[in-house]
Amino acid sequence: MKLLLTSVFGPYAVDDEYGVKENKMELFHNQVTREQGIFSYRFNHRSQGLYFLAENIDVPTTVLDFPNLKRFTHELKKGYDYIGISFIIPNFKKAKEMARLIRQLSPESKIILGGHGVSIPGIEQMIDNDYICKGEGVFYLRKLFGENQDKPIRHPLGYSSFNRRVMGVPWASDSGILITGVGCPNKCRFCATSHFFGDYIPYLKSGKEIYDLCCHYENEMGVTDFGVLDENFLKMKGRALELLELMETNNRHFTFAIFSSAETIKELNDLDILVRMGISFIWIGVESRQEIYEKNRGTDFPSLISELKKRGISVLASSILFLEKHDKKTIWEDVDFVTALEPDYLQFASLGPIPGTPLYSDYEKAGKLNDEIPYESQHGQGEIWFHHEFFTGDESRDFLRLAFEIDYNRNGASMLRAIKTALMGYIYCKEHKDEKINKLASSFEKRLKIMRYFLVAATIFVQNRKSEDLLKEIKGLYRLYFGRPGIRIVASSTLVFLLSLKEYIRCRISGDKINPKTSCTVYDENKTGHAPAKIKKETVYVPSKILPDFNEQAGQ
Ligand code: B12
Ligand code: SF4
Repeated sequence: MKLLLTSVFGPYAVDDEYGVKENKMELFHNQVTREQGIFSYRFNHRSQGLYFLAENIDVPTTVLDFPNLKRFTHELKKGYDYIGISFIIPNFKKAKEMARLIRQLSPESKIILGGHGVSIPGIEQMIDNDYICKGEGVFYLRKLFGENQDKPIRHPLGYSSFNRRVMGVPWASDSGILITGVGCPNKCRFCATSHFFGDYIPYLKSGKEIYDLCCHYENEMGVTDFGVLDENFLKMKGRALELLELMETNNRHFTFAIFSSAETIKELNDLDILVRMGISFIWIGVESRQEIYEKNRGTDFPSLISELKKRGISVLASSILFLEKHDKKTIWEDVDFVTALEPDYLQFASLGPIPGTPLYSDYEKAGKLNDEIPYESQHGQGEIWFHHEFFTGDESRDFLRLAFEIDYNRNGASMLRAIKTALMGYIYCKEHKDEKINKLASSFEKRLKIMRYFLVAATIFVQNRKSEDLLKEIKGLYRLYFGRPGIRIVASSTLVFLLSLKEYIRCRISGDKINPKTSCTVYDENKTGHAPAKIKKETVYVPSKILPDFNEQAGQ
């Protein structure tokens, strides 16, 4: 028996019969630093869910990630018994076309649909299929293939992102991915993921499991920094504290970028715990001051965010626009509130009624949904797909863009904000009396050395007054704590400037699109333990520190 798991086909981020240009395969450049020009962070994420599924079933599986249609149809000729398509709502048309091609070119194959796109009401009749996985996938596939559902979870080893570039400078993939669980018990009214998975489903149940996996990453790949895919990592407080205890007892230090809600951070009572735990980045849903969700009730955000930054923890705050309480005046009060928090990164997203959420059922009942907006445009970074009392679709697109611009002008380039936060963290640890925290200064120092190379290019490409002020402040701190720049720093800074210039010209001439290259990973039946599965044939994702993945980039 053979299974093919595939993501939807490219090219992405183009207006064609299957998609729209706003659906970029990039997180920061599309949803966070999108108005920050050359300062915007560029990187891709592979479709982590598919590799996770492949690793956790015994059936020999091929994962086809980011195919184009030609590559996909070529793969169909290999005669798979089952073909699983993973898609989200904005990729509905792509999934539909892929199912049509399967029926035409590989009629014997059974089609399995999975991913957030299956929450579309009536999907059963809209896309040709034999099975639909609504929610969690590992246990679903194990059941479908008659495998033991209670087998331990095998966590694949992989990089968190690839094709990484900052100001045009390639940045080798050096962070691993940890998928500690899916879903979140908080079930906020608008939240697609928490309702999709029903409840929180932990894959790594204890701090020990996470710790062992981190050690394994370090031993196998030299990776000590991790992106954690878990909607609300600190919600399992005991697990997080156990991880900390093991790190400190065994004197192994790892760093983590996490998503966590304000209430779980406050529950720790002491933000220094986060520093000791190696948390370097937290994504917090600040949402709105006008519609307060349970997770944010009573949170003093100005103090929380500044205390986190003081400790060197970069904060990404996200905020929702076009809530019911927003009119053309109150919306700016929320934009003002969240930009005044001065997070290092700020994501604005429009309120999006997604099937399966209470928000969607309320809007459906009230007849507020706008059926004229096609699925590919229901992505949260363009126009709203419901009728708002005070905003038209076009207005919502413009207000959203303006909110990002306001943040950029008011707070400066996120890259510079993050450098300042890292400097704060260095100083905080260096001056701390607790030895456990004091010794962490060295981990900031390493990062800061590399970040310093970007200051010359940043000074040349600087786009607003706030960024200029930040640069002045940052340069002063560098001089104070690390001395004047030496020859090596000057040489590296020149190189960074040249690469930035090249990127600037590239974006001007051929646009700033980055499409990930197709990759095909074949897993055989010998998948064991935490080790990466044995790979039989072709693969693009060979973990390598020497050959950064950006070389793999290809326009499709
Ligand atoms: C990483 C990520 C991305 C990456 C995607 C990388 C890639 N290769 O696809 C980037 C940053 C590029 C991205 C972009 C976008 N994203 Co996104 N993204 C995520 C994020 C944060 C994590 C996804 C993930 O890996 N989860 C972990 C894995 C384990 O979970 P999973 O993928 O859901 O898979 C599980 C199950 O769903 C199931 N499953 C999945 N596929 C299949 C297939 C089969 C056959 C089976 C049986 C099971 C199965 O099994 C898995 C294990 O349980 C989620 C939010 C979240 N926390 O889930 C949003 C999310 C998926 N993204 C979303 C959106 C809207 C977008 C954008 C449109 C946003 C925008 N405006 O830019 C774009 C679209 C880009 C594009 N062209 O497609 C929405 C989807 C909403 C919906 N209901 O459809 C989500 C849920 C965020 C949200 N809360 O709104 N995204
Ligand atoms: S806390 Fe965050 S992840 Fe959890 S339900 Fe609310 S929005 Fe979703």
